[in-house]
Amino acid sequence: MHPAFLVINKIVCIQTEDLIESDDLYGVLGDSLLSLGQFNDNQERVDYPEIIIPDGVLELTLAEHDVADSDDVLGVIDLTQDMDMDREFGILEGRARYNVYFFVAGEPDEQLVDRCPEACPTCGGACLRKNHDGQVHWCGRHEWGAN
Ligand SMILES: [Ca+2]
Ligand SMILES: [Ca+2]
Ligand SMILES: [Zn+2]
Ligand SMILES: [Zn+2]
Repeated sequence: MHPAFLVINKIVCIQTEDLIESDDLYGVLGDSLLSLGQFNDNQERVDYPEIIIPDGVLELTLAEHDVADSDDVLGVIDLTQDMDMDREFGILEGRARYNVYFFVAGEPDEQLVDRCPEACPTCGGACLRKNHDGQVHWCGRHEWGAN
């Protein structure tokens, strides 16, 4: 069994990492970057597509983008833990207080899965959108074309 798909149901920001501005959250999934949106205190987001976990990727790093200094790593989620059940990951890093509600679907190691073969024309990243007949391709940061 290995982690195959990631469903982020909700991200709740209780308190931002940045003191003045809103946070720019993103995820790192192997070579892929996922834009997770901007957050202010007491804000939540639910509008995430279902995500294909690239082969061999076993963890998701959550980070916050800064322009003036280096980005802040807020936490690392082990995707191999508790697959196929609802999970909650709490962030307590510096000022940052978040709850991430998600689900990792596992699949047997021998199973071959249909993965979208498209690569992003902007960054070259793999298409990560699961089940997207008729919807645009999505690399985690950019959208293009229609399937
Ligand atoms: Ca920051
Ligand atoms: Ca920032
Ligand atoms: Zn891209
Ligand atoms: Zn695609």
